[in-house]
Amino acid sequence: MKIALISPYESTASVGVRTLSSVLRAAGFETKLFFIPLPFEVPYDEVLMKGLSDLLNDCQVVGISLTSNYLDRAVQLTQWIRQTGSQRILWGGIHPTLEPQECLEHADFVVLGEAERSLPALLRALDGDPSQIQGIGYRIRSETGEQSLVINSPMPLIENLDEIPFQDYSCSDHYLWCIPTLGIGATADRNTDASDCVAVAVNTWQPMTPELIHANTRGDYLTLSSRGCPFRCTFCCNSFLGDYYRGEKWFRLRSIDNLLDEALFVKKQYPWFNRIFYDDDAFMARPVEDLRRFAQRMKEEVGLPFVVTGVTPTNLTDEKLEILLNGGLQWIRLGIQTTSERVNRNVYNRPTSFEAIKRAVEIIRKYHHRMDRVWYDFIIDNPWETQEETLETLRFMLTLPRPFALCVYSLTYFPKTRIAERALQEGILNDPNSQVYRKSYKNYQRTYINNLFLFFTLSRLPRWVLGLFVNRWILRLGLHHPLTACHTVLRKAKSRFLQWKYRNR
Ligand code: B12
Ligand code: SF4
Repeated sequence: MKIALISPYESTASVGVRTLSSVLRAAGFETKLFFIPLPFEVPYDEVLMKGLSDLLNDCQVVGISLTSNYLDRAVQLTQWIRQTGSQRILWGGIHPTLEPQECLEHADFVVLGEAERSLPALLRALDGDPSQIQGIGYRIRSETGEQSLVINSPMPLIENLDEIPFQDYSCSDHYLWCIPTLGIGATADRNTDASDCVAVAVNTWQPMTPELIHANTRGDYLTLSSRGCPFRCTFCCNSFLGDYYRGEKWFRLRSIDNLLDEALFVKKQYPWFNRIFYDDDAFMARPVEDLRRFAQRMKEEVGLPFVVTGVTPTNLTDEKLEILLNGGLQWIRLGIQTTSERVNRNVYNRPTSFEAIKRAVEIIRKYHHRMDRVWYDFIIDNPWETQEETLETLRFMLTLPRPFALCVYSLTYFPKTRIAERALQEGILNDPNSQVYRKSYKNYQRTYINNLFLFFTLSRLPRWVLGLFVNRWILRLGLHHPLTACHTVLRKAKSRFLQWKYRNR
């Protein structure tokens, strides 16, 4: 049986889809992978869809992976496949896990949670009785023709993560929808330059090649060294998943040997990757001794640099950072979200004091010269945060060691998260389509304070000048608008000057 797996994400990294492909191939199934690295807001055109249905001809089953933002795209693909083919359609990923009923309005089956065990079992029983397969949902029709939905109990979690095969980067029977901005997406931390460009016909389906992967990922091999998270922040899906897998150990670590085997495998088999990107929920939550062994062996046996994203202020220590830097760590991403202790504790359920944030930044300051740059996560548009609390966060940003990069997220009420439940109860969330599914996290409210987050990130002005924009006295004088106007005028003048300079070169 041949199963198509479609990854609609901007990043072709797609750990879930690639892992499932390895699992299915090892279990004797054939797989065909499709990557469509378009932003979720962009509807698929006819050329893409027609090309896809031609390529799907030899597949009996189509599996679509989706996060909540990709619901519209998954619906579009499903409707098209139903019109043009006869394949069974399965949906999996975080969104079907959170909202299986909603997804079953479109898909024949959904897989909830980790699919390494449920998916092969489901494929084997596709024409039989699925009632005993844990971790799936489906529709049944009664004798009177009435439809009802069945959601089976969760599949127990994989205790030993080392059992999971490495991701399928073979490129064999993998296809990519080539877009003009192929290099955009992925970890997007470096600017595209000519060396990243690949000569390829755009708006066509092309067999995947190492060059195309490189153009999209910039040579970053994305992986996770753990599954789950010890925390339950209210805006994060872990606040639901911890409950879904109640009674089980949700936060699990791969062994250091397994991480090293993967790094060595990647280095040998896929030499086009030049960095490993650990995009865990909580990489730094590992014990120090583990990190020491990991770093030592990364340096001695692998020699590839790496990046760690899942860092919370509470689990960053001087010792851990130094150990990892000695092993080849290039940069980290620290989740601050807000400097307000009240918001962190009472609204986000993050056990992070302001002292812990300050301490984490002090540690970073000490090692800043040894990192390419440090990324910080912040959340804006929080209706439970006061303006003064947001301003405090901005003032704190001015103290961050430069250069830094920011990921500023507009608070989004992803389904089933605790914060979404609260927003629903309080009438703040009333249209999930516009407020969640079709909302980009970059789509923040254009307020003076929000604009400052962006301005502070991009601006090279001295700190004391930036400080004026958030100075209590100036703000009290109601000078927001003159300051904004002043900034706009300066920006326009700069762009005119650059245009003039370019013309006279
Ligand atoms: C890597 C990552 C990214 C990467 C790449 C994303 C990618 N798709 O490859 C980047 C940096 C681009 C990214 C961006 C964003 N991300 Co992100 N990201 C992750 C992260 C950390 C890891 C994903 C992963 O690879 N997991 C490991 C694999 C093995 O798990 P998995 O993907 O869930 O797949 C398993 C199952 O779901 C299932 N499955 C998956 N696909 C399929 C398909 C079929 C057919 C079947 C049967 C089963 C199946 O089987 C897999 C194996 O068990 C997750 C958190 C997490 N730990 O999962 C967040 C997560 C997916 N991201 C999230 C969010 C919100 C975002 C952003 C909006 C930014 C933000 N606020 O964080 C953006 C925009 C993304 C978008 N518009 O969809 C949320 C999604 C919430 C939601 N309801 O949709 C998550 C869950 C974080 C969270 N804990 O809340 N992200
Ligand atoms: S620490 Fe990060 S991954 Fe863990 S629950 Fe909080 S936001 Fe989610």
